[in-house]
Amino acid sequence: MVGSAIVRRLEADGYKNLLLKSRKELDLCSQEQVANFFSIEKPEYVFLAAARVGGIIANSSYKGEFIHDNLTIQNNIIHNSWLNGVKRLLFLGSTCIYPKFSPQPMKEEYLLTGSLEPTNDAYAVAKIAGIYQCRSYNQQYGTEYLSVMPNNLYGSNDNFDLEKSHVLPALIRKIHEAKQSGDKYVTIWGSGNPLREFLQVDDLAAACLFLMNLDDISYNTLLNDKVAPALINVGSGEEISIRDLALLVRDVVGFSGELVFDAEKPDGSPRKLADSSKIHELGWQHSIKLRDGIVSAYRWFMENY
Ligand code: GFB
Repeated sequence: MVGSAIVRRLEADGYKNLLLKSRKELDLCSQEQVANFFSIEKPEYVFLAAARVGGIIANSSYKGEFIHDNLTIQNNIIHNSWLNGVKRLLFLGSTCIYPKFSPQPMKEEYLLTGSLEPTNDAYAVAKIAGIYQCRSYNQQYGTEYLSVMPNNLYGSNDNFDLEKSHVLPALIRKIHEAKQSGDKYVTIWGSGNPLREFLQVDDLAAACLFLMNLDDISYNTLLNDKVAPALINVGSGEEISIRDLALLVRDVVGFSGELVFDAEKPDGSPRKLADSSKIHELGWQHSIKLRDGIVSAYRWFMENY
C-alpha cells in the first residue's frame, strides 16, 4: 500500500528512473538477492516501505514472523544501502514504537521511555531496531538515513483480509458485506473506546517525497536533532474513537444496522496520537480529510476487491 502510493506520487511528479522489483523478482529476505540488486542497480535514493505488517490480531498471532521478516528486510536493505553509497534513505515505521502509555501527543523523543503495547511489541522492537540501525550508520559511517513514523494508514491497495487487516479496511469490508446480506448488526472488535489517528496513504507518500527532497540544511538538522536524531512523525491530527470511526464508515457505506462490540477482542493501545510539529514546522501538512479518504477507500474496495 505504501510503496505503490510512493510510486504513484513519484510518477505524478515526473520521476522516471525508478528501480521497482516485484516480490517474485526480488526477495527482500534474501541477503544474497538484496546484495546483488544493490551492487548491480546502484540506487541513489531508497524508500524502505517494505515490511510484514498487519492489524492487532495479526501482530499478536504471528510475532515470530513479524520480528524475523522485518529485522531481515531492513537489515538487508539498510546495510546494502551503506555498502553501495545510497545518498538518502527513508525508513518507514509506525507510531507503535512509542510506549503504550506515552504522554499524548507523542513526540519523537518519547521513544524508549516506557514499555510497549504487548499486542505489537515484536513488530515495534523490529522497527525500533531499524531506527537505531539508521542512527548508528549515520553516526559511524556518515550516512543520511531518516526514520519516518506514520500513524494508522489506509487507502488504495490496503489489505481487506478480515483476520489480518487493520481496523479501517476491516470496517469497510464488514459493513459493506452486512449491507449486502441485509444483516441487522456488525461486530466490531474491542470496546470501541480506543482512539486512533488516521492518515491517507497518498498524504504519507507526499510527506515522504517532501522529506526526501528537503534541502541539505533542513535534512541534516533532522539527522542531527539533539533529542531525537533522524526520527520524524507524520500524522494528520485526525483522531477518532473506534466507535465513531465505525459510525462514520456505516454512514459512508449506507448501512442502517447496529454496531455490536466484542469485548473478547483486544483494544490495544488506548491512544496513540503523533505529535507532528517537526514536519509541520518544516512546511508539510496533510490534505486528505478522514471522511473524504474513507469515501475514496470504499470506492477502491468496490472497484478492486
Ligand atoms: O488497526 P488495528 O488492527 O491496529 O486496530 P492498532 C485498531 C483498533 O480497532 C483496536 C479495533 O482497538 C481494535 O480492537 N477494531 C475494531 C478492529 N474492529 C476491528 C476489526 O474488525 N479489525 C481490526 N484490525 N481492528 C496496529 C499495530 O495497532 O497499528 C501495528 O498492530 C501498527 O503494529 C498499526 O502499528 C499502525 O492500531 O491497535
